Amino acid sequence: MGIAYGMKNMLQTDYQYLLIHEENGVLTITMNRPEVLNAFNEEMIAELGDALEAAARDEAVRCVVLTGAGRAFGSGQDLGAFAAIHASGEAPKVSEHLKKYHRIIFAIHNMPRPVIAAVRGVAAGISCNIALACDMRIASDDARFIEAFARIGLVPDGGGGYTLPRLVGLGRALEMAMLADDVTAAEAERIGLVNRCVPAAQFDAAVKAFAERLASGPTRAYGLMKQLMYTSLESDLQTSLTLEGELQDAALQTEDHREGVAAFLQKRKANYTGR
Ligand code: LHQ
Repeated sequence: MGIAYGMKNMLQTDYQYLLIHEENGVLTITMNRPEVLNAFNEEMIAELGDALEAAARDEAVRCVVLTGAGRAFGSGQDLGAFAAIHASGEAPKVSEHLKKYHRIIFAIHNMPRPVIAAVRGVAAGISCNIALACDMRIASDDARFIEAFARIGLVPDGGGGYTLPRLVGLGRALEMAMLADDVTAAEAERIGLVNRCVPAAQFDAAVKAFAERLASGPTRAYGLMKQLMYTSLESDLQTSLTLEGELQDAALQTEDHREGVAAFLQKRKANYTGR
């Protein structure tokens, strides 16, 4: 596949380990190493960082979906590839290696529009935690979430120590980290780890409908909402209320705000353009 060019920015689609599909404002990034359940090798880590940063620059993209090819979302670090790097004697400290993943997490966090993880099958290790770093998660009912780190004597990385207690509370977070048991999709929905769980047969349609609904919303307000909520996790009430005012000043300047009010007054559905 060659390089396709988006309306405003170049949209690269010729990745080695990612599939890229854009439709109706939804950019779907599919991690594509199904033979190892989409385990991360060096190239896929770098490509995912590149693709997310490119999506953030492309205003035609109004929602990003991150998913996996084949029967899994992802199985975490490719343990074979990691062992091979170590065996070569040139391995960086793991903390240096993790910085390559941190780029992915920051790209999701800073993306000024929604990022959805669409999880089918297993999401283990750092793949699980990258799903948790996304703004929202849809799971197929065959999904399972595994904080696999304890199984190999490691601590959760990929931001799991940050996202897990915030999503499910400290007690459940520690249980998931320490026992490293499979958490089924139904259980994940019950404890708030995923936004919704849908039957496998309806998964693709449900993801598409959810993502397209977000992609036709007031995109700039969505970006401001991310900023407001992520900042409030770290700040006191006064700081959050001050930021709320600043962000509402910005939201009020958008075309979508004007369109939303006009649509209400004219008793019609709003046609948001993302501007
Ligand atoms: C894999 C992998 C995999 C390579 C399945 N690598 N091939 C950060 C920094 C530094 C160091 C280490 O790690 C990290 C972050 C992390 O992510 S740590 C956690 C790493 N991930 C794991 O420990 C999970 C390892 N995988 C598994 O436990 C199982 O494969 C799960 C539970 C994910 C799925 O089990 P099954 O559905 O039974 O599938 P399978 O085990 O048969 O896997 C299918 C194939 O995929 C198989 O290859 P084969 O040639 O036999 O068909 C696996 O070897 C391969 N694969 N995960 N991470």
